[in-house]
Amino acid sequence: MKLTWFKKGTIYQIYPRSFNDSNNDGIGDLRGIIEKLDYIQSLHVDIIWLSPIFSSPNDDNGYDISDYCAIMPEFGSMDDFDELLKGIHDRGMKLILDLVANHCSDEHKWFEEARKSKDNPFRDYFHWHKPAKDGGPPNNWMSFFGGSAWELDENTGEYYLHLFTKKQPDLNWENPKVREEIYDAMRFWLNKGVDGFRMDVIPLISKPIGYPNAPNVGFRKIIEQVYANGPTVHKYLKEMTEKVISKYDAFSLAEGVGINEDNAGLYVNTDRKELDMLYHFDILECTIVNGKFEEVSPFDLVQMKRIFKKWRDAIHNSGWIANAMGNHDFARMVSRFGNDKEFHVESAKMLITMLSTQNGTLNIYQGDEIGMTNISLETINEVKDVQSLNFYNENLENQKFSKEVALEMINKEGRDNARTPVQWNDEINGGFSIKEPWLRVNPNSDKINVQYQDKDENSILNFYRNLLKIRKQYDVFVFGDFEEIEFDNQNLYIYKKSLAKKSIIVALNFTELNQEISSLTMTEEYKVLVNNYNDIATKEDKVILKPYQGLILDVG
Ligand code: TEU
Ligand code: CA
Repeated sequence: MKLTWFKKGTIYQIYPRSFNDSNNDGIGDLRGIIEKLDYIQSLHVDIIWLSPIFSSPNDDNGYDISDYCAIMPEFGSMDDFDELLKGIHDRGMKLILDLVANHCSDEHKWFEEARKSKDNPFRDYFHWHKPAKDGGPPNNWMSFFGGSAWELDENTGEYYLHLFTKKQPDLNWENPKVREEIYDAMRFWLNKGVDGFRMDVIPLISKPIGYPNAPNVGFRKIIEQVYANGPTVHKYLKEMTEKVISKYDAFSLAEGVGINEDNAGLYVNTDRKELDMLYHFDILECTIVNGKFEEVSPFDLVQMKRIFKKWRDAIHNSGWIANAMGNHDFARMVSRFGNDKEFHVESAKMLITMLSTQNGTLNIYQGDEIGMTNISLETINEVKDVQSLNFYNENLENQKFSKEVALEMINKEGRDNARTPVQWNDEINGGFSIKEPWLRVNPNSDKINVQYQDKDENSILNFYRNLLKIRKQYDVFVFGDFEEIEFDNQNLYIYKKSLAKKSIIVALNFTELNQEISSLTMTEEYKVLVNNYNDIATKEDKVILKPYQGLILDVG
């Protein structure tokens, strides 16, 4: 039987470039992670997900791979990797790597060959198409990072498809050789002992036949309807699992881009033997209407409850999901969903209280355990993320927004927010590196850092540690049946979870004001498991939650 240890586990995502720089060249590296393994273990996390560590020209920071079986020299050597893996396993944790299999780098030898001529043996590793009648791209598809998804290759006079940057050509999964190449790369790492993969944009690997034009329905819908969930995706995922993953004690976590609650089961229902779990975008994008840097909607708590509910209903133990409120692609969780100023500590703690009691595997992102916040970059020269830069440059041409507004939007939504170096202490560059880092450290590292929080028993860091430890002891956090209380309440999120004879009540205040909970009377039998304040106020026995207060009560 397939092991399910990952269900109760907590995944800790590391973005290696920004984690810790061991040799002071301004870039995080594998030895930097090795130095911090005891720290990571102290969080009580179970699985480490490493963003890509493979050779790459870094057009998209490693999500453009030029050699799937080599370590990026900036990050270290294969010996470093082996030592890292051993260090993780010695501490009872698991490691999953980031498999970027929808596309590779244009500097990968496959693409360098493919673009040489139309009859090159590697030509069919990619999607090529002759120009439209007017010489333009073959269809109206847009790249995730702006502009056409097709790039003309002057040498052979044909366009190639790139759903991301033009340095990330999409691989042609219809070609069995491509699939075998990817499977071989997976085996290479699994044979070394890695415990699985996070699968980058995996729903995109199969393209609709004939490359039809996309309808005019907004980018998110286009992803769902056109780019993702193509005709052969499930055939290939089954094949991948059968031929590779199932031969090891390993699991797969899909980046569920373009997946919705109706088709999610096709990817992760256990009996289908495809993928083990996915994280969807509905929470991560709940304030993003069609796409980044377009219309934004205000945060709406009831909508968020609805999203969690619809996913619970859709997946109810037939399959599995992971829950995340942040990663390397989104602005910081506390800045988006909490209050990173007056209630920084309270709201960071409340949010993790909520996330850790949702059904599913908990997925946290480096730095969130100390409540790292968004950064405000002062000039466009400080911006490093290719998605933000493409948006800025496109905007220079079409002048939709002024330069100032464009930079403001980048500071609000851009991916660099999540990628600033981890703040280890109050020293230069937050202790990340002595040399100027590749991306500026957040100036609040003099206040928000691991060193201070480690010593402070009331810190966000120690709250995470305690919560994650308790979560391991209470199956009801993860598997309990969920009962909503005051579902339509816009200020409070309250729910009861029950499993066998154990029940908990979770009560969370999403506002900056005191909130009375009319439906919750404190009794002496209730045991307080988690509280981000020192006490619980009551009025005539009714609980009054303080700003961003979050509680977990063991109610028997
Ligand atoms: O992300 C896929 C993806 O959908 C993102 O482009 C996301 O929509 C965007 O960042 C949110 O604004 C994955 C990786 O996580 C991302 O870092 C890569 O850039 C991308 O794939 C291409 O590999
Ligand atoms: Ca380094």
